[in-house]
Amino acid sequence: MTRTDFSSPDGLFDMRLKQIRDVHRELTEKANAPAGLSNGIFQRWRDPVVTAAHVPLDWRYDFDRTANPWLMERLGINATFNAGAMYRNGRHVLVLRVEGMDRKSFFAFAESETGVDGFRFHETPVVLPQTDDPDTNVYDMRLTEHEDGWIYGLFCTERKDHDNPEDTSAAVAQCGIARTKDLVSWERLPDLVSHSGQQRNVVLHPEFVDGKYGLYTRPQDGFISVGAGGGIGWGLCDDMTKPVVDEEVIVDPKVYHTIRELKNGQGPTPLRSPIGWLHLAHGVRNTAAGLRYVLYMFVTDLADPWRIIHRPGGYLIGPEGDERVGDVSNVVFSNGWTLTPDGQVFIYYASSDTRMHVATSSLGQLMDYCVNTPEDPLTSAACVDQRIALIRANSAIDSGS
Ligand code: M1P
Repeated sequence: MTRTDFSSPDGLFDMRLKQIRDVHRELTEKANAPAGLSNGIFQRWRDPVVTAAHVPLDWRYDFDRTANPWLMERLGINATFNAGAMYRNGRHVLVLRVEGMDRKSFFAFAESETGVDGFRFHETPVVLPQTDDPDTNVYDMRLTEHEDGWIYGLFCTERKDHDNPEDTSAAVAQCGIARTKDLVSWERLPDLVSHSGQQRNVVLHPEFVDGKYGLYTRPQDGFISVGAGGGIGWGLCDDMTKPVVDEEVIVDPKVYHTIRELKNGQGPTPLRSPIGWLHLAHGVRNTAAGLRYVLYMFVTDLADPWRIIHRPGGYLIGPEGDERVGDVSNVVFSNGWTLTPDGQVFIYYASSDTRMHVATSSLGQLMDYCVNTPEDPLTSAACVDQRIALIRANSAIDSGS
């Protein structure tokens, strides 16, 4: 054998080809099922809906038997997570953050009829046009079908912090913006200009507010830390082709000893409901084992979508079981949900920056949850009072159990 002899044993290529195809088919055709008992608010589903292993084989393998006699994976995928979502033409559409083994993320669409299984990728990843200052990395797209007729994708664009050339981890996060009518060809718009040092988790409100575009923001001083201020902000912008937010007000601040003590961020585009705009967000606290990300909800006024009118206490979804472990453990994160015409809500969430899951609910259930779940009373003593009030109320009821 010479050093340049890359040949493989006879029959290996065909054997591997069959194995790889069989395993992929079995995975992508596997029917999902509800996992355990619902808590009455939502139903978790047993299997992740999209993982790295779901990514099409021809995105990863070179199927040329001469060039790749061992049938190696040439461009591996590390993770599929943090997907934006929309309901379109009777299908649940995800725009996934797909991360290659080289750590770079890109966007890819996958669609399903059921919303809980059978997600199929579009033929190729999204080709995102660049601005004059090319992105190093892009991730976490939120899709908003705006009443102006465009589908906007707002995402994080990350570049090296050139003010810190010695620090190879120093980066700057800003809000990148692109728009499309067909999910295929994208028009890149300038990055959002705001008076904050950095931005992540920026989301476009789907309706005009006082004739302007409304944006939920998340101003931050540093790349990881939000710094002294922090919280979910709100600002208005006249024109998405020259996107500037002059004034940002914090509408949902971080708060000591809550699930959003360290930082928080708007999740998907809010859903219009009879009681107000339903919001899903992530809250982050620090622990001895690192940051813990959970999902929580709040409701804002229909006319003044920055004004919070219902704030159920605690988290809606926290990492459970296998969800707790991955590239960034103890994280659940959502930037996409879908609402079907008959009022079903599919909450797409990623676990530990690794894979995508779904939890199903309905507009009615989520409205009830938001209106009737008590607020966080902020102290242990007040929490005990709250729980005793529930126990006493229950003791007066004959539940028939
Ligand atoms: O690793 C957890 C999440 O961290 C960031 O979110 P945030 O800016 O709110 O802390 C993002 O990088 C997100 O993609 C990631 O899931």
